[in-house]
Amino acid sequence: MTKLTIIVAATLNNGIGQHGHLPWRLSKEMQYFARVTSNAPEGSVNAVLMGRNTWESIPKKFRPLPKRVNVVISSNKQYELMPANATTPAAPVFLHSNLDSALDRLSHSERLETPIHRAFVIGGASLYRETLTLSPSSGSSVDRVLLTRILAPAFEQCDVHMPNFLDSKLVGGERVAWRRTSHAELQDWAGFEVPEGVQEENGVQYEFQMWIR
Ligand code: FOL
Repeated sequence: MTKLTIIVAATLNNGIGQHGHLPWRLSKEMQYFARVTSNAPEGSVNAVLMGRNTWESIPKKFRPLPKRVNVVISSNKQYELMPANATTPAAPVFLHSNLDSALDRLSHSERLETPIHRAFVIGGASLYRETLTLSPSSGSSVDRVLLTRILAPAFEQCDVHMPNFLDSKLVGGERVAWRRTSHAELQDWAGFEVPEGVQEENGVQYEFQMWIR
């Protein structure tokens, strides 16, 4: 059973992107993303699962995301993750042509040099949608969402939205309710101190939340 955690920064309207990139620049929020997705016990490593558009949205100097196993999904089997003449990447990166095959890779992480601790789905909208609707009987499901809720401004110019995960109708067959955890639970799970309450950076207000089902 592969448990997946979605990590996302989304507006109240579920906006997540604009013109192929994040609609905001929030360095402390990005540091939180990097820390929570990287934090794993000694001798293990986390995986980050992403669609091809998300891979391309990460600045070249930051990809593959260091200290994490990167798994990119593209239906184009010929897709070139890196230029042919690129130097050896600083972190492992795998290309899979569909979600099932990528999840298979994670559930057989003994094939990797280091065991996988946690698997994060880092976007974008289509991979969020596809993973949220996995039915637990398929062997994998999303049981946790680390949501950074962007409270203001509204960023109405977003052109990519994530599905409203709080809408339980989305789940394959069964009715599943999401509940927001306490801040203490979020910190326990993350394994480090996380700022509580409304944060402000560059005039943007946001809050770190954790939801489970
Ligand atoms: N979740 C949250 N909470 N915030 C995000 O910004 C976010 N972004 C994505 C997915 N989930 C998210 C996808 N987009 C990088 C860039 C874009 C991106 C994800 C990651 C990136 O460059 N990350 C570097 C940090 C670089 C820095 O410190 O500025 C990393 O090492 O993780």
